[in-house]
Order: sequence, then structure tokens, then C-alpha cells
Amino acid sequence: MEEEVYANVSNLELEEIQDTSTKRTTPDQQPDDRTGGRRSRLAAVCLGLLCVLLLITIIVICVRNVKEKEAMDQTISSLSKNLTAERETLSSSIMTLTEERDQLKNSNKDLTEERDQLKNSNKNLTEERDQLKILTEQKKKDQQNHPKHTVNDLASWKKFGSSHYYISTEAKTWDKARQNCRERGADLVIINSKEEQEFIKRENKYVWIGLSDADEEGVWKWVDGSPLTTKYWNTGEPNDYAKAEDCAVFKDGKDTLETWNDLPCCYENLWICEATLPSS
Ligand code: 2F8
Ligand code: CA
Repeated sequence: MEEEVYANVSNLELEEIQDTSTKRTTPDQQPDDRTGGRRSRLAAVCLGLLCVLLLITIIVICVRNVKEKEAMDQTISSLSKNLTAERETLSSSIMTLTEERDQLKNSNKDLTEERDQLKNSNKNLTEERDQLKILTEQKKKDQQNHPKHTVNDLASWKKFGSSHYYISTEAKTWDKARQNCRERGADLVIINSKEEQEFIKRENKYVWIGLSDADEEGVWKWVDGSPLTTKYWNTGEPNDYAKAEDCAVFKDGKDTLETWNDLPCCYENLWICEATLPSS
């Protein structure tokens, strides 16, 4: 049985081998094989051409890209140059503008200060004008109510040199004492010589005189506006005690000629008026 099977198989194999060799050597089938070979070659040539074409395309693209990159680099570099130049122009114009702004700030500051000073001086002048108006009005009234003294009017006054002196019998503040003198056509006494100082000392009275530093601390002025030159301050005076003493008083009972002291103007004291007659 086994032998039979082997024999069959061998037969079959033999047939197959015969079939195959018969197929290869069939003369009818040879033109087909040649066409296939040609096709394969044609395909290979086409493939090769395609590869070459692809390579050329890639090279062209690469060259174009390189050129484009160069062009872009040039554009970027020229833009960068322009921007740098523009930035420099802008920073120099910023510097100029900053300087201009600072100058304007300074001149604005100066102008503000000037304006404030002008405002102040305008205020002061307005105040001065108003005071002068009041004084002028007061003077007019004084002249109407108390016309200037004649020699006869002054008969009761003490005469020394070319002046007449009135010593009050009541006490008043410095301002009111002065006003009283003015109403009498005189003013508080101005002492401008040693002889006059000696004359008043002989009266031996504690009296206001026409000297004050009320306008400016430490700057003593007589009532006619003249500065103090010949001084007869008591030792240690004027001391502006408690920062409140702006009016001068003539002290009595002193051994020396230095008899003056500064006192608060609101104190009430006797006073001396001096009238100087106009020279005829
Ligand atoms: O010692 C001088 C001093 O004496 C007094 O002050 C304590 C006088 N003041 C009054 O009288 C208000 C000062 O004027 C004077 O300088
Ligand atoms: Ca004093």
C-alpha cells in the first residue's frame, strides 16, 4: 500500500516537471516576454527621468530659496540701517525736546516767582496807598479842626532853638500820643542834637518820643521818616524785651545822657510834642 502511494506521488511530480518545462519552451509564448522586458526598461527610464526632474526641481527651488534669502537679508539689513538712523534721529530729537521742556519749566518757574513777587509788591503798594489815603484824610481833618499853630498859640509851649515843645499831662499809647501831637499841628519830638537831648532831660519826665522800629524790627526811624543817627540809648537798650518793644521812651531820673529805652507801643505814657514853625 505504502509503495503504491509513493509510486503515485512520484508520477504526479514527474508530470508537473514535464508541464513546467513544456510551458517554458513553448514557442508561442516568446513575444510576450520581450514586450514585458521592454516595458520594464521603459518604466526604469521613466523613473530615472522622473528622478532627474525631481532633482532639477529641488535644485531650482534651493537656488531660488538661497536668492530669496539673500534678497531678504539685504532688505532686513537696509531696514535695520534705516531703523537705526531713525532711532538716532528720534533720540536726538527727544534730547532736544527734553532740554526745551526743562528750559520751559525753568522759565515757567521764574515767571511764577516774578508773578508772585509782583502780586506781593502790588499788595504792599495797595496797602501803602490805602494807608496814605487814610493819613491824607486824617491830615485834612486835623488841619480843619486844628489849624497850624501861630506863635501865639504856642505861647504856653516850651521854646528851645527854633522849636516849641508840649509835655502832656495825661498818659496815652504811643500811637494815640502821636495822634494828639498831630492834632496840635505838631508831632512827637525828634531829637537830633546833644543840646536838644540835654534840654529834654532837664524836663525830667518819663515820656514817649517820636522814635520807633515798628515798620522793621531793629531799624529805628523818627516820625518824619529820617533814620536814627545820634543815639542816646540807656545801657543794654534797645533790647526788644519779649520781642514786643517797638517804641522809644525818654526815662527820667538818669545820671547820664543815655536815657532812652524801648517799650511796647501799647503802654500808656506821657509824651512830648515838637512843633517847628515854618521859617518866615
Ligand atoms: O532792664 C531793662 C528792661 O526792663 C524792663 O524789662 C524787664 C523793660 N520793660 C518794661 O518796662 C515793660 C525793658 O524795656 C527794659 O529793657
Ligand atoms: Ca527795652
